[in-house]
Amino acid sequence: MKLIAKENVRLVAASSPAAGVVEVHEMKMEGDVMKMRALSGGLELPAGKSVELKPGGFHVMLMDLKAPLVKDTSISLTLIFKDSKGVESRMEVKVPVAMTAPGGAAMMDHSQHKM
Ligand SMILES: [Cu+2]
Repeated sequence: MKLIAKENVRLVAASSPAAGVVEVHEMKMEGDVMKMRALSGGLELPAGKSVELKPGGFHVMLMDLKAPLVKDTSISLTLIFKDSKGVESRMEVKVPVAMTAPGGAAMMDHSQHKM
């Protein structure tokens, strides 16, 4: 999923009816180990610049799933942004479920993480 903002905003949160908790995460190699952490300050989206959510980088993590995600279906996700003045805006997106090996999808079930 690629996000291009019209003005400088931050992706501060997300929610989905399919999951109890949705967080924006970052994955980084630290030495030989892939580390994942929640972005506490949100994800910066500079105006006009494409920021990609993808495996091994920034991703949206679904936790506390209400039901197992089914491949080839899609879930709806609400992305919550804040601009430089702190004004909140929301965007609804449909995200296809691509069940793959851990690390293989930008959208992952947290239980797949072995870390
Ligand atoms: Cu994650």
